[in-house]
Amino acid sequence: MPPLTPPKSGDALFASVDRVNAELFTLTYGAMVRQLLTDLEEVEEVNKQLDQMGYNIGTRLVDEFLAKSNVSRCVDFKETADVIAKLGFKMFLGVTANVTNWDAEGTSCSFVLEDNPLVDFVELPDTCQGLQYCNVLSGVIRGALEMVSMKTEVTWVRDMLRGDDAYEMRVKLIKQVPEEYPYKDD
Ligand code: MYR
Repeated sequence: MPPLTPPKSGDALFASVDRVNAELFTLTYGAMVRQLLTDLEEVEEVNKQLDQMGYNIGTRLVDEFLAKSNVSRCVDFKETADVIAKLGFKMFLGVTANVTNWDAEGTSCSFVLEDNPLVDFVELPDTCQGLQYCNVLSGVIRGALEMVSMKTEVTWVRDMLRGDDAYEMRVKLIKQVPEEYPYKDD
């Protein structure tokens, strides 16, 4: 019998396992949103809950991201935004985002997603028009950034589930807390 070689990332088997995992995640998320709609009844409450869940995930995800990506401290918010768009989204969602619409101060920008695996198989019924289905993602960004000392507000300004032409998440830096070191050099 030939030796059993474990599949490597990039092999066809790995690609199909990744696809099945992504689909399973998408379907599980959809089932969870549906359950929240049943339990909480108010769409606004569901929106808040999804954002909070994302925030909690983001506060933990950032460690995994930093460990796996080997990214070191970014010099400014612009660099951080690029790192999230190109590496963060790719690592956890399998797609990249475009960073656009910077304001003059360099403290607000948009992440535009043309492809969003979270919404595969999703169609919102008329009764759910106010639902911010992807709030988990904006919550993740807010939570992750808070762990690297950046307090932000993250909102959705375009959503294909509501008929827009892309997914656009606006990220506004509210406050950057300087790192404090536990001891002083003399
Ligand atoms: C720094 O310390 O300056 C680097 C900051 C990098 C923050 C990266 C946060 C990763 C967030 C993952 C986003 C996942 C989206 C689905």
